[in-house]
Amino acid sequence: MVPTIGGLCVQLPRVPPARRAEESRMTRVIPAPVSVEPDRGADFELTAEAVIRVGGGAEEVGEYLAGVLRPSTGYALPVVRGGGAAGISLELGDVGAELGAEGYRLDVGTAGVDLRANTAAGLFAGVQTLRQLLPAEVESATAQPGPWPVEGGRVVDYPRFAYRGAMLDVTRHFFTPEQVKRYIDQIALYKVNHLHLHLTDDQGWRIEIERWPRLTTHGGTEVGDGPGGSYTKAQYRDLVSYAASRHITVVPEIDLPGHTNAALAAYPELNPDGVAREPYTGIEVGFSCLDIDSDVTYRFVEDVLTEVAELTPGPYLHLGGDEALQTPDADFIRFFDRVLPIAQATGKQVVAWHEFLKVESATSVVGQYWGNPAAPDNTADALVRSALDRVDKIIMSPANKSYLDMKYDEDSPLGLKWAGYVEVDAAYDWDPADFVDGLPEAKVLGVEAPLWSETLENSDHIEYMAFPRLPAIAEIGWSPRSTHDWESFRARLAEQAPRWAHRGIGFYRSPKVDWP
Ligand code: TNX
Repeated sequence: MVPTIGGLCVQLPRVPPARRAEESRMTRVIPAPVSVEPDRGADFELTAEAVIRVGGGAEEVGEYLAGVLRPSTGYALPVVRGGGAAGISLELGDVGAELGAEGYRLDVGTAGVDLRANTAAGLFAGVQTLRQLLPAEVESATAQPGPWPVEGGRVVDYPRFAYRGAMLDVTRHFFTPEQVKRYIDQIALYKVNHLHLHLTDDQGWRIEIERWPRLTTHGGTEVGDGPGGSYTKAQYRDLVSYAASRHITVVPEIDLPGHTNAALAAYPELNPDGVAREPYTGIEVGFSCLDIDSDVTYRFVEDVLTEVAELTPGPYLHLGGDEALQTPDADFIRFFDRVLPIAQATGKQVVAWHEFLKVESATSVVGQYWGNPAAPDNTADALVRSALDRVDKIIMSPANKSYLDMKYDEDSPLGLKWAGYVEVDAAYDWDPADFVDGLPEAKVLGVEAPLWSETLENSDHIEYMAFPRLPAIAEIGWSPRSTHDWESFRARLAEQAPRWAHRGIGFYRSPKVDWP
């Protein structure tokens, strides 16, 4: 219809077929892709007749995608081999070595969506991008009216770092398998590919060990007077396979030799004086330690690490090593000189917090940096530098940036503040490759966002602390440095909010972001 003003006919400028690139959801994806070419002339619309076409090896991702899209669209979306109907096609191969093991190429044209990758992990990453190209209502668990346009163009994408992790502390407060799965689904949205489970600490032992059953029957308390709990081996295996179905590798942590009060309470023979400790339900750290001089300790460690390694298809076994404040350095080193060969005999690669790097016999290990450079007593940077020729790689979890349990500001009802307040702009404002002087990018395996649970009791608490900071850390781990831009990120974050709302994620409405 031609508009009229005061009875005169006005000719409006012709609307170009492709709207401005900035209007495309393709430029708003979190984490920011390597390359994006929006083409709004090529929007596709997902309709009731659409199918999900899968080539060999793509079936599982295809079923996952169907599971994402069916509840909100209400469409049947059958997953089919071959066939000509319009829809979304997932294919392995044909994308070039530069996309690596997790990259993908996503083409959206009027005839359909074509997603290709070298691996199923790459397809899975591409699916996370695809859901962000659809309207936010796609994240709803109930049928929505639609329509379901997928914005047109091409995305070519692959991660900057191999390791993008989230850590969940299931010890200070116990989280059920259902709660952990909920978090797995949330971190998968942002292409996080490792879930580090902090399974043992002073307050609770969370994983069944057949040769030491009292760990879970007597060591399953938690902070405060909550019931605590633990995972049977069957439950744990199920968690690991659920994570694997989201292309997430579980990294189990058995924290040694400190943070062990739950074990010391369950077994008197692990204590130097042979007397069981009282269960602990407070939030102090650094008071417990295994008996460094007793052979029983090493038998215990061997049994535990062997059983945990058997439950672990992934490559890593995390030995903790943090805050052993009761253990003199010489004892700490003597302990790990004995434990390291035991751990390495399981065939897993050892990961440990940065304190562990003082053990000079440790080679080919992965260190996890949790330093806070703002602290006057920060020794982490020097420790990392001193161990660089021995360690394989470093995972970066700076406390003043990536700790999701730090309060956002002085009004935060949850969280701790020993590393300062961490607003979402601070969580976003750092680079793993220049954070520790002398630690080159080639030595950085990736990033991890730990979520310690001293103050967190349920999924609402987890989500309030993780959103919006988890997507910030995920982008730092995935996206090229060249895309890093706070103004862009804060605008893109705002657009995630309706998606979180549809998923029932109650996030922190940071004043740094103009939420809708
Ligand atoms: C330090 S970070 C710890 C944890 C606490 C956390 C609280 C690290 C390796 N150890 O035991 O839960 O601070 O923020």
